[in-house]
Formats: sequence, C-alpha cells, structure tokens
Amino acid sequence: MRIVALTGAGISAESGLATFRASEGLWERHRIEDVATPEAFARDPALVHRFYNARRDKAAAARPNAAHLALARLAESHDLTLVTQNVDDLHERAGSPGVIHMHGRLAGALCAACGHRWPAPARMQPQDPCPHCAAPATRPDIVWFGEMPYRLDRIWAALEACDLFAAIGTSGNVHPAAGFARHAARHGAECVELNLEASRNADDFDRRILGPASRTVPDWVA
Ligand code: BV8
Repeated sequence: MRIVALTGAGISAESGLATFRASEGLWERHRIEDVATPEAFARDPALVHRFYNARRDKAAAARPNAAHLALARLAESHDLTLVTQNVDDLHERAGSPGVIHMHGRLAGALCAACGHRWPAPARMQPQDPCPHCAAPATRPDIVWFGEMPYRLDRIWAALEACDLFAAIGTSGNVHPAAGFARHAARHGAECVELNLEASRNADDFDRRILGPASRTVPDWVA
C-alpha cells in the first residue's frame, strides 16, 4: 500500500503552534498573506525577519505530539511519502524520514543573491551577509505566496502512484496543495481527510475522520 500524507498547520496545533486560521491570518496587525510574500520582504525585511524569528523561537520550544509520532511509526511499516506545508521541524523530531517541506523550513536560510542555502541561525537580521557570496541578501528559506513550492515534480509523481492520500490538519485554502486530493483521486487513489472540521476542498475526499489529530492520527495509523 503506497500512501501519501499531506500535513498542514493543524497537525502542529496541539504542539502549541498557531494555525493560520486560528489567528485569523493575523500577526502584529499584519495579514499573514501580506507578510509571507517577496514584496513584503523587499518592502520591510526587518518586519519579515521578526515574523520568522518569532515563529522559529516558538517551533524550537514546541514538541512533536502523538500525531507526528504516529506518522513516524507508519513510515516503519508502509511506503509513506510525507509532504508537509508546515515550516516547523516537528515531523523530523518525531523521527519521520525524508520529509518533503513543500513550503520550506524555518531551519533554513537562503541567499536571495546567489541561491546558497545553509542552516538558519536562531535569529536572522536584515543585512546578514551570505556565508557564500557575502551579499547582505539573506532570507528565510520559506516559500512565500506567489513563489514556486519545492519538490512539486516529486510530489505529483507520488500522488499519481499512491493507493491512499491522506490530508491531515489542513484547511484546503492554499494551492497547489489544495489540489493534491483531486490529483491523487484522478489516478485511482482513495482520499481521506483528518481534521477538526470539513476542509474547503472536502468534496475531493472519499472519507473524513473528525477530531483532534493527536487522537485521530494514532487511531488511523493503528
Ligand atoms: C504558487 C510558508 C504558482 C509561509 C505558505 C487563487 C486561487 C488559487 C490559488 C491562488 C489564488 N490566488 C493566489 C493563489 C496562489 C497562492 C494561494 O493558494 N493563495 C491562497 C491564499 C488563495 N499559492 C501560492 O502562492 C503558492 N505558489 O501558487 O505558485 C504555482 C501554482 C501551481 C503550481 C506551481 C506553482 C505558494 C503558497 C505557499 C505560501 N506559503 N507557508 C509561512 O508558513 O509563513 S502557506 C501557509 O499557509 C502554510 O504553509 C499553509 O500551507 C497555509 C495555511 O494552510 P493550512 O496548513 O491548511 O493551515 P490553516 O490554518 O489554513 O488550517 C489549519 C487546519 O487545521 C484547519 O482546517 C483546522 O480545522 C485544522 N486543525 C486545527 N487544529 C487541529 C486541526 N486538525 C486536526 N487537529 C487539530 N488539533
């Protein structure tokens, strides 16, 4: 049985990390869509670094919950491709191998000038020089709105080959991730969503398991 699991902010909610919807998409009075964009970074890099420094702090203080641990166990007995929209490292810290971070990682830094990547320091500031080209153009290695998500070829191929697609803790608002269930179904997969409530793309799923991920995911994996 080949499984693709897509996780969203909801799987980390019980680890204390805010989802986008719960905060009504607001941060320091800014809509997240207005902070998580290349234009926002060009306009006010200090604000955007402050946003990601705060989230890096919170992610470092958080711990994987039973849902993250259950998915790590699932990978031990199944052909599982784990794709996450989340930028925290809770899947890795739960023991999941080969996590695909389609929207990047808080733990990564990227040079906007030369494309060099390196482990992000706990706090990033504007003008931090790139360790490779020394340009003061370092940014979080995060996929912002309007930017191309990472590893899409790998993800489309996994969706086309899987028998089961599970979306866990995602509202189905953000594309192209919101189209993954339909793509998997078109290639014969069964689709299930695990969420507190029906997602925006609920009609794309054959089944829905409602409840907090820390309970529903271990039950589903068992
Ligand atoms: C792209 C990094 C071109 C930043 C993120 C109009 C129509 C369609 C698309 C668009 C459009 N206008 C613009 C677009 C494109 C845009 C988009 O989709 N915009 C939306 C807002 C309409 N997308 C892009 O720009 C993407 N790039 O399109 O490039 C392209 C197109 C096709 C193919 C190739 C290229 C790039 C998007 C990436 C943006 N970056 N993250 C950061 O994190 O700071 S997205 C960010 O928001 C997150 O990563 C996450 O993906 C998203 C929030 O979604 P969720 O994870 O679902 O979180 P949310 O809070 O919404 O929901 C939480 C869910 O959990 C809820 O359902 C809740 O019920 C549930 N829950 C809560 N607690 C629990 C729980 N479930 C279980 N247990 C619990 N305890």
